[in-house]
Parts: sequence; C-alpha cells; structure tokens
Amino acid sequence: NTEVVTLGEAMRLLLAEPGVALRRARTFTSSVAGAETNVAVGLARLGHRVRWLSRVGDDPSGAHVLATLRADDVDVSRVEVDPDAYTGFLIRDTETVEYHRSGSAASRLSAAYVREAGLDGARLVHVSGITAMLSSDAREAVEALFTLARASGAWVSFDPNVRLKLGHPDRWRETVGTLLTRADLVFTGEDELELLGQTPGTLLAGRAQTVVVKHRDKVARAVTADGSWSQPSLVTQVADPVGAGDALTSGYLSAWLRGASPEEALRAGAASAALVVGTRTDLEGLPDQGELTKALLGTEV
Ligand code: CKP
Ligand code: MG
Repeated sequence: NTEVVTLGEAMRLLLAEPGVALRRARTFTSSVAGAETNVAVGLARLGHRVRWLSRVGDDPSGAHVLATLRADDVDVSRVEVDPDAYTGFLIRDTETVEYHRSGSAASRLSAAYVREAGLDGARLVHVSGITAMLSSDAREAVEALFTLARASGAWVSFDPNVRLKLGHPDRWRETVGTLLTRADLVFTGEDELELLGQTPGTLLAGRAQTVVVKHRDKVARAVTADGSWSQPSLVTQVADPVGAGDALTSGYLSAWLRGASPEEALRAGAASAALVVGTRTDLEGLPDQGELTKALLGTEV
C-alpha cells in the first residue's frame, strides 16, 4: 500500500552551467524540478512507498519526468497524461528562475481528479502552496486532497513555498494562508511565515501539531506542544541551494513516519539538505538510508 501521497507540478529543469549569467549561458543540464516531486523522491529513496499525483503533457518532457520518477520507485500510476497541454519547464541558474508553466498540464489539475485517484490508504499527504497557486482548478485539487486526508485520518504536511513570480503577496495570503492553517505538519521559511501573517504559536493554537521553521540564520527549529528543538545548518559546501527546503522536509518526514523524536527528525532533515545543497540539481543529492546514516555519523562530535 501507499504510505505517502504528494500532489504538485513537476517540470523539466534546464540548469545553466555554473558561473555564467543565465542570459549568457550556452550549456544546460537537464533534470526534473518540482517541490512535491523532490519530497516524493526524497522519501522514496529513504524506503517509503510514495505516490505522486499530477498531470504531465503528452510530450518528451512529460515522458522524461515520468521515467525519472519511476527510476526512483515513485508510484506514477495515477498521473494523467494530458493530450492538450504541455509539460511545464524552468530555466535557471543558482539565483534566477524563468518559469514556463502557465497553462501547463499540471495547471489543469482538478478536484475531480484527486477524488478519483484517492489516497490508497496513505498515512500522510504532502503538498506545497505552489500547487494551489497554479490555477483555481489546481487550488480546488489541493482542497480536495485536504478533505480526503481529513476524512481518512491521514496527516496533512504543508509547505507554503512562496514564489512571488506566481502571484501577488495578497493572493498568497488569501489562498495559501488559509491552507496553512489547515495543515497538521508545517514546513516553512521564517520570511514565508511572516508574509502569511502567522507564527508557530498561532498555528499550534489551531490545527498544527508540528511547525518546522527554517530561520534566516540557517537554524531550523521544530515547535510542538511539547517544546521546541533547534538544529543548525550542516551545509559545508554550496553547489546550488535550490531544493534544500524539500530535502529537509523529506528527511524530517521520513524520521517522523518511523516514530523518531523531533530532534532526530531535524538532524535527518538538515543532513539531507546539506547533501542536496552540495550537488547542483534538486534530486541528485537526495540520500538513501545508507548515505543518510553515513552523513549523520560524519556530523557527530
Ligand atoms: O524550497 P525549495 O528550494 O526546496 O524548492 C525548490 C523547488 O518547485 C524547485 O524544484 C522548483 O522547481 C520549485 O521549488 C518551484 O516551482 O519553484
Ligand atoms: Mg521551500
């Protein structure tokens, strides 16, 4: 059976050669990007059964996305292939992102699709604010996922992942601010939490059981009703910072699913993030259990 379900857009990633401004870059590495597929691959590598729900276009980039995820044993059996829309892509260097995703297949996700796909007995669902900001249909798909999770007793994990290229701050507050207050586990940057007008305290007073905040000073803090725990960054070498948040989320959630303490989960998250930051694409650094254990031993004093 499925243990975790994620819902979101995956895109073909064209990553510019290092050290060259994006507008002058001539050589690009092809990979796959997308917050929810990053978390899906991170969890699958750590041994969890993960199903990813989405739509891709009937095009070579859609096939590339599916093949990449299948190679990591992510269940893509419910992904729809849209004959009338394209697979989104992004072109970026380490600082600048060009999105080419408007009207993409994933922007046509719907509540009906999510209800039909179902959760297959999953204990946990994970989604980010990006999915809800793709279109009003995609927002309804996220709401349907929350409703299904609530009805079946699955936990909802949510990362606002604010991307101002996808909408004005007011729209993020309206759409994603509301979803945030309906999640059981929250993974968020300090600046995102401020923009959305929440604090760990306000979220814990509502629905949330755990709030993990990535602070500006690179310390991650987990807050629950029982206390608060801090974990400094374990990054020693930066090749590309993108994907660090999703790596932290997958490391944390894997430990959490196995019943670990917030302290251990934060360490696993920080170690996964450091491995991803040390490599260029979002996916290549995500560790399997052996690599994670080795990285954790290496940080012990
Ligand atoms: O917050 P993170 O750096 O972990 O998020 C990275 C992902 O989905 C990346 O894969 C990118 O494609 C995106 O966020 C996005 O849509 O911006
Ligand atoms: Mg993030």
